[in-house]
Amino acid sequence: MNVLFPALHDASPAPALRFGERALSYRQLATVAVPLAGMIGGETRVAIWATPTLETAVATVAALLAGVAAVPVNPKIGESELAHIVADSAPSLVLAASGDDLPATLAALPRIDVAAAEPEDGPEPLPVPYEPVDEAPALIVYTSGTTGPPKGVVLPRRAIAHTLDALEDAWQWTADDVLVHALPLFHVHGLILGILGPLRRGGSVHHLGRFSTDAVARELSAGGTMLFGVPTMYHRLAVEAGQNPALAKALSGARLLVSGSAALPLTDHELLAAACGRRVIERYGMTETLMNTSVRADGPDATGTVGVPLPGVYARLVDDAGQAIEASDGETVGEVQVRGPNLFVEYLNRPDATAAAFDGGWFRTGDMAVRDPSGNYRIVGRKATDLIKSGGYKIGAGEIENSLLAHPGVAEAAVTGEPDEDLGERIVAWIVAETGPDAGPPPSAQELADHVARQLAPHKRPRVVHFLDALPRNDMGKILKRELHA
Ligand code: MCA
Ligand code: AMP
Repeated sequence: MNVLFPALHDASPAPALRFGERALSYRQLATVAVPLAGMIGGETRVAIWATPTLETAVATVAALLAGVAAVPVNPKIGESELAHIVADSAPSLVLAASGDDLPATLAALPRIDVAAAEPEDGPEPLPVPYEPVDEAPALIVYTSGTTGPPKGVVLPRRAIAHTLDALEDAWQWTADDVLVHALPLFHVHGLILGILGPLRRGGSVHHLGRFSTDAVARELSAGGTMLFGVPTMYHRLAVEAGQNPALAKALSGARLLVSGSAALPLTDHELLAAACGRRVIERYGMTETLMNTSVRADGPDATGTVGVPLPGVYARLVDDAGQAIEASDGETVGEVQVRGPNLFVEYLNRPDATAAAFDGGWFRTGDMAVRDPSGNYRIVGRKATDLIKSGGYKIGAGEIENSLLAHPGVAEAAVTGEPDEDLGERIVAWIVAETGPDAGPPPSAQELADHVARQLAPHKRPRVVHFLDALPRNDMGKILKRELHA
């Protein structure tokens, strides 16, 4: 397995990456990534300013070739979240596209500008270096928990290679596929599946820069064979395809439409099927586990489920008493636990959290599911109500509450996730404003949303803010979030 990207070693003129008008063949990618790998070789960890650009893909490939762990950073990240990630992961330098303005915390690090332009008749690429061992940390991806700041998930090369090869099998993913997507490049879905996936297959990816239904229609009509997206994107495509024959035709021509990161509601499955006669395939994964299950491209219709465990992955359902559930009756609900070569190594600097995440060798996903007689898993909910999935992003209620409480106009704060047709769930904040003698006028909803966007990230901002005189609490003083929902 040692070679992650065989096509890079061949330095073929086949297309590898395209972002808008800018593209690199495998040969060109080797020509820019190998010298960059040489420059960063020996560092323990680098940060990547993960804009949705060619430079992010080149920087990630270079880090993988060099065997240097890379931390992709959301380019819209807020101040306190960035300070946490930089302090926790301690990168020795940052890779960014030349000309990109970096926030102060990253600008303080040594910087290497990533070059991502090379003519096809440029110099012969240098030989691709010897690649490091499979267990070496490859990427550190930050993910939210119920409380506290995000944790760094240490992903080894072994897990990346395994998950991408399991998807090759489940989706008959080949070098002939042209993947289309518009996912952000600082999470597993967009970066590992959406960029490293095509590169491992020797195929290509067309990244749209930003999501729009028009761009999806254009790229699928221009030779795209696969589309990856989160449910919010498929919801928008489903609604639009009903009135837009060009989009419906483009979708119907794709070989495979794949949704993940959150549940795709049946209504959207049905809207899409009605508009373009196509089924969307769902797969189920997590930052810590990469991909666990998928509906197979060559299998029977399993709409409404996330399919069967991928090759090499073991999955089980466990009841409240910690006993494995043997039933495959489509009714008995248990927590999904998984083990296999797709799993992460640890949470960076958090041995306590790492230990708590495992039940023996099994990783506790926190997702609740049933298994049907065909072995398909159907996710029905989540153990923790304090985890919100909005637009496919996992967001902890606790981190938003802490951010809101840091605003001088806020005395008390609670955050909940409410059902949302577009985002799956929307973040709702319940606020008691500061009223002391020194308190200024109460903050507006917009001000609080902007505050969270500035401190954490724009996708973590509350979409709705309710102001209350007091939060409902039990005798112990614990906030009764269920009453807030009511
Ligand atoms: C609005 N904006 C603001 C503010 N208000 N910015 C700062 N402060 C404010 N107060 C800006 C936003 O930055 C954004 O800017 C624009 O307004 C609209 O943003 P928003 O409303 O948040 O969302 P959207 O643009 O409608 O995005 C929907 C989306 C997005 C495209 C579906 O949510 C998305 O990309 N989701 C993907 C999530 C994902 O990849 N998850 C994978 C993790 P601008 O317009 O400039 O952007 S899960 C995973 O990896 C596991 C393994 C798995 O299973 O896949
Ligand atoms: P993240 O931690 O951002 O990687 O998100 C992982 C979580 O996303 C999982 O634990 C699930 O709750 C959810 N998820 C991912 N894919 C699916 C899917 N196809 N259906 C339902 N939930 C999903």
